[in-house]
Amino acid sequence: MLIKKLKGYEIPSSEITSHSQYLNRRSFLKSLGLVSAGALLAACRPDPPPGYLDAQGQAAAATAAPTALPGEPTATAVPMLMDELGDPANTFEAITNYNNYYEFTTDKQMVARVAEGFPTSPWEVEVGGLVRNPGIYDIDALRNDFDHEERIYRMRCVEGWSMVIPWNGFPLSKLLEKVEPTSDAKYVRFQTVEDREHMPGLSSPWYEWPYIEGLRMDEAMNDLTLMVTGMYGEDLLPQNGAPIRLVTPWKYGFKGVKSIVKIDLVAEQPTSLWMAAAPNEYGFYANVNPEVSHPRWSQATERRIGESSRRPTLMFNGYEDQVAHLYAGMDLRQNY
Ligand SMILES: Nc1nc2c(c(=O)[nH]1)N[C@H]1C(S)=C(S)[C@@H](COP(=O)(O)O)O[C@H]1N2
Ligand SMILES: [Mo]
Repeated sequence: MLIKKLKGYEIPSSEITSHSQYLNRRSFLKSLGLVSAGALLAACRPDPPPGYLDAQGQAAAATAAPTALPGEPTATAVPMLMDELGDPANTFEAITNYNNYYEFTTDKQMVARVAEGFPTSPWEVEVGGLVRNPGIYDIDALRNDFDHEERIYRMRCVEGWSMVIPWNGFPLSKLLEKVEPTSDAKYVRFQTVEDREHMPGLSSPWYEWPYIEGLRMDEAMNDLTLMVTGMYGEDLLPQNGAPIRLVTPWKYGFKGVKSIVKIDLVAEQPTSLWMAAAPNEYGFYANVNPEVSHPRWSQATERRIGESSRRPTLMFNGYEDQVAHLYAGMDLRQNY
């Protein structure tokens, strides 16, 4: 039997659904008893990751477990959620309790608590700059007017740890197509909210707030580049960047700017918060590269959260086929 193995970020076109359809399907599966409430809410499960059943998982089960009779429960009927390399997704618990979000606190295990109750509604994202159709997008419009997909991506933090995360989002390219960048637009600049009332970390004098990040236009238009509003099929929690954040899985995690309020198309390369803080340590590109060390540590290996030993870090975090062409002819040591 020929089984086309989908890459983690690929979804069969028949499975592309709106966010609400996706959630409806989940409650439908739940009502059939195919998934326990506990399996859907991974927080209830210990490691290893839960037998989280999603649209993809169900399709995989249908093809991967031909020996099971209809309705017969088997161990393989509820496959683990995993990336295209076969590594399991981290638990909801891990993804929501080990975070970097310096506007709240630099203590990864405390972000969830400090960010609890952070108001993310109402929320608007202003999209402008060098575009023909500038606009202010309400978060509900972003959630409902763009078809959401599930993408199971690896996330590699520049500090040397990593996770596998099932995000829900839509390609940034879909939003950029709507605002119609002019030919002068060469980069996209993203800005995090600056909420002094709820973000105690903003009083830190070490950083130039607000948190800024940027992408070159072709990076922004790449299919891997996602605007994320959910995780494990639920709306994002504040610690993960609610209500909307960027995810670029071939770059170090810090490129994934959280709680975005402003997106501008610009002519010049933006200076990110990290470039401003330590230009010799953090460049604009920040592509995952095991051969280019951070000035203070090697990037050759990483610790997958939930594992005890280190594993090799992959070039472009394992997404070389999708993005290497973007950097053809560029010196990746100079453009770190
Ligand atoms: N606004 C903002 N965005 C941010 C950060 C931050 O401190 N502030 N930290 C970055 C870093 S270093 C990483 S590794 C990821 C972590 O995302 P996660 O907590 O959802 O896993 O968010 C990135 N986005
Ligand atoms: Mo990071």
